[in-house]
Amino acid sequence: MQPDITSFDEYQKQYQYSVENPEAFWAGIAEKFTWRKKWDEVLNWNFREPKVEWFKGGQLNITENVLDRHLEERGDQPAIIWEPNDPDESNIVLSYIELHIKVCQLANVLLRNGVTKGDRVCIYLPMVPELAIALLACARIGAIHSVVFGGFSAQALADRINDSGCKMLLTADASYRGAKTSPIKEIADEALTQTPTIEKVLVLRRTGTEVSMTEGRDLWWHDELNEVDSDNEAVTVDAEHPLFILYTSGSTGKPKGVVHTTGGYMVYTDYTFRNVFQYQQGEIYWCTADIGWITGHSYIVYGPLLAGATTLMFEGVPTYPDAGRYWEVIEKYGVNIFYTSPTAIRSLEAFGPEIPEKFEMKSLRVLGSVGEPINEEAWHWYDEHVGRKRCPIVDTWWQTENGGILISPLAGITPTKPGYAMLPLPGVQPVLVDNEGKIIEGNGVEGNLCLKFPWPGMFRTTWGDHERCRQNYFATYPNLYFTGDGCKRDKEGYYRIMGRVDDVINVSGHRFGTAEIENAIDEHPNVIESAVVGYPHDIKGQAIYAYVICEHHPENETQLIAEINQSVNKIIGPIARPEKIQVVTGLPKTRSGKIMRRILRKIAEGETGNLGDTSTLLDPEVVEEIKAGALKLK
Ligand code: 6R9
Repeated sequence: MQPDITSFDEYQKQYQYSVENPEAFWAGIAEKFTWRKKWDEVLNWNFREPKVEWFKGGQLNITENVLDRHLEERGDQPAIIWEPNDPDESNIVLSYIELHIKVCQLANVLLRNGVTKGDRVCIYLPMVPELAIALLACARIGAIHSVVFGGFSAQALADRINDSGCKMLLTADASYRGAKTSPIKEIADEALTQTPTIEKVLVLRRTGTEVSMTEGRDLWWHDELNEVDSDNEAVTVDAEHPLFILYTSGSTGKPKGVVHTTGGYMVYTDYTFRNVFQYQQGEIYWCTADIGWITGHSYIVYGPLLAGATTLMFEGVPTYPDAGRYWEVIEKYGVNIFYTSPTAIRSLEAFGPEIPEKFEMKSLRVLGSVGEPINEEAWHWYDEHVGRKRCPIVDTWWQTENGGILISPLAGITPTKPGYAMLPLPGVQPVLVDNEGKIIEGNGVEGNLCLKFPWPGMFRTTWGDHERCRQNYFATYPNLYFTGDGCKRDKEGYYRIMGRVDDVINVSGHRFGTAEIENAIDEHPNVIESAVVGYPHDIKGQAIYAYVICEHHPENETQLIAEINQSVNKIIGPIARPEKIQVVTGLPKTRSGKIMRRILRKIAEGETGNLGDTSTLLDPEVVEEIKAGALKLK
């Protein structure tokens, strides 16, 4: 399946058309899919409630579009190529025919265990083919999948299972990541002590690690597969039937379950995949994300498979067994399109250009970046040492809530500029607003990035709490979806994302709310209050700096810091651990009791000279003490 847009001129025409006739534009694209019943209405929306419905009245099954639809034309073509953590272990290649069989079998296992349409299924698995199969098996029977990233703790897993009341959990004995093995069944078991809604647990054998199996609840994946056949008729769902829930952090304490529905998400991920990457039939496409994040959902599983592409899935990490692993995999399979994160690029850059230069990587045609702003230096390094200046870089900006890419160049079509996501895709209407919510017109301007019109892939609500969805995203600026990002539109009208303007910290492309981390830190018995800010980090983009007030001065500060880290590990997971923790006796607060994070951010950045106006502070003295303490930490 080819891209729709093949020239810049065509992009401009399509863009114009999509803004003037959004319904006709998206209906034209949606027609190319297999629908069991066509929609009655293309779009029904308002951003007040908010309410967004696409292709209402339409009925379909997304896996029929991912799998069945391709069988005749490309049944023998590889759908998924899986590269294991250990390069000496054999890889797995699944053709569309084989993937179809595996999805049908697992769908039958789910049905056999009492999962039906609308039930929630939690998936806590490493990056193995069964993970992709699990998503699709849920979708096949209309169950709603909720994938939890394997790096989250037992507590975080339990919270997510309970928030959406999952009935079944799919997990594995343990997982391999680089030189480490992580006992994920053990973590799951700990979570399962507090998840009353889980009836069955399906356990995949990956490492052979011994695990405890609870009679009547835990089932081995391979045993269950022996009990089913591979015939499975996909169930029919409405276009607006929820496809999945994915938890993400916002400015408030608790992660939110972002809900995506079926029809619009299908149309949007397929369209954006084909056009942004300019995917050509037969090419090998590799996205290095984990399926535990939205990038993996949309651009390892759904987008590429809807488009009939060959998608590569990698179990390991970029530096195992050495820092040449990515380049080796690119050569091994002749990867044509490579999509990764700025953090991965920066971490590999640290090993020097000699490493990628040992590999020719002649197959590469397009490079992509996602998850965080890419600094110019990393952009140039990627361009020179990986793409050898032959490959356009698509810097794709979007969010979990968006479902798919919103602002990005189209590879080889849109001009590119380091650090710029460039232009909105057809159907996407970004606006910049000032702090009062007034739309800033013209070019050469900067503001808060909002979207003023819906696109098919956008989320519909947050699970179980629509009011929270309204409050978080649609209440800051009336009738606009607020992204939480700051953005510049340069003189030529190109967009550059400047990073978050809210209380969200983006560490290595992973989102954390300051309140979420503070809650975890405050669990320590000696901590009374804490404040967390992000500060620039050479590799991670941003890192976490925590200021903590103790009830009584710790005798051993090193031990206290280790315990606070433990607490964060336990409640969220090691990925959210602060890089720096400073014990303070007070925090800079306004007279109304609000923490002045602006000041804390400056101190964390090492910019103690110019703290701006501190006159509204309740206790200006405390700033001097924090400054002195921060210097000692360096
Ligand atoms: C897809 C994904 C979303 C936040 C987003 C923004 C940042 C993502 C970016 C980018 C600059 C890019 N972000 N892509 N910033 N340039 N190309 O990452 O979703 O995990 O929800 O994060 O990530 O700040 O608001 P998610």
